[in-house]
Amino acid sequence: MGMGFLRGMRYEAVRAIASYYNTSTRGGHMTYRPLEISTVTDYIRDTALMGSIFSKNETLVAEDLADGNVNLVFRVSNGTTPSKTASVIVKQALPYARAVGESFPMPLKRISVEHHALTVQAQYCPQWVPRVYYYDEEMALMVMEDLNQHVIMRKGMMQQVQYPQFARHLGLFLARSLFYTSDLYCASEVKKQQVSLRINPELCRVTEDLVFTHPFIDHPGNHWNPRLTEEIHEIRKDSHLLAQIMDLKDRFMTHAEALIHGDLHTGSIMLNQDDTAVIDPEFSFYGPMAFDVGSLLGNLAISYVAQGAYGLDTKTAAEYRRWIAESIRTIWTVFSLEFRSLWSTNAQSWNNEVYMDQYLHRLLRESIGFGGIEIIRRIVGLAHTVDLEHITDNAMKTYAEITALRMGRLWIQRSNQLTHIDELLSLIREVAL
Ligand code: SR1
Ligand code: MG
Repeated sequence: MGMGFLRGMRYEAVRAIASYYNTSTRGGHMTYRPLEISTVTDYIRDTALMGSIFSKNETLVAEDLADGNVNLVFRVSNGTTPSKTASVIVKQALPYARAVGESFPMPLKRISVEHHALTVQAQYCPQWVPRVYYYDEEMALMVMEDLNQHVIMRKGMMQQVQYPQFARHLGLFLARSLFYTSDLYCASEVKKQQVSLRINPELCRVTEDLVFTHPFIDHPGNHWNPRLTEEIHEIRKDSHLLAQIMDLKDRFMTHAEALIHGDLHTGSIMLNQDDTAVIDPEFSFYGPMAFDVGSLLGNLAISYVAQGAYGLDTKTAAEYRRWIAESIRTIWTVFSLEFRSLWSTNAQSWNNEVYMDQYLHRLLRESIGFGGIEIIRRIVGLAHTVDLEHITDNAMKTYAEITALRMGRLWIQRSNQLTHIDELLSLIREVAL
């Protein structure tokens, strides 16, 4: 994704960093090793999965599926389609971000962060997270359910596929995963202990830099379509806007509200017409609930804008945009109804309707602010999104990106005034004609 220019740090340096985090050595011997397509089947063969998922002596085959920014991903199965009857996904962390290279070190222990988050989410929302079959901390890997009947949502949206269950599922997933890990539900001491155990400083720092800081200053990791330069300079000159962004960054860094996913974009959702799975919570930590809601809404808005530049006929584009807008409304409506219901049933010591209303309004405002920042960073910062990047017509791409930048800026600016999700939908329609 245009991040190769950061490649080049010596591998020894990366190993030293991994070793510093104390996740790649045991008794002085290196046990961690990155798997390859030629070694992953042997790895699986040595696990108890032979005899549970797979039969003891069957032949295994591997495919390389990695296409995200960060990790190695393989599918291991007992044959190729149509003879395949069993398969798993092997997800392994590298000591750096895969799509950037060794110049972008990332700790191996992010797999343990992800494993923990999936375990907690499975407690409250088992139907919307992938099952973990096997976890190897030393190898920094998990073997997981193969969601081969699902697609990555961002890709499905680029084909204008509508997912009728998605918005309701995500509204419920957000409400339950966030409510049950917040102070509204948890015992005070337990929550504080969890906050301290689940700190994720290295990946939080990635978000602080890539989302909240670098896009708004000169930084070598940024890159953008040169035709956007004027618009970006306008954003960077707007002190009031920057102050709002800093306020939200402070919120991200200091508000340990609930165990959040931490990177809930449309590439972190796999789904089909009936089922939805939220994957990849390696950025998870106790942070502001609205960061998850806002990341999701911001990425839906990016797709909304991009639909106008795919060369679709007017009716198809308008119909798909209507579906995206309706999904945004449903996510928020289901989220807030479910959150209120959980609050009323489970939060006796917070029993106050006025405070509940205030709390939900604050979450809406913060979500829209975080969503606006997410939109801008995906155009200006290090990590872009394929929904905009794959637009081939230069003029259309520029138009879509300028529209998205304006959308992001307006979301941030208006976030403090909005009181109802319908006002956000009007804003989206006003900006993206
Ligand atoms: C090097 S990590 C870049 C981005 O990919 C992840 O999915 C996060 O969104 C992060 O900001
Ligand atoms: Mg990810």
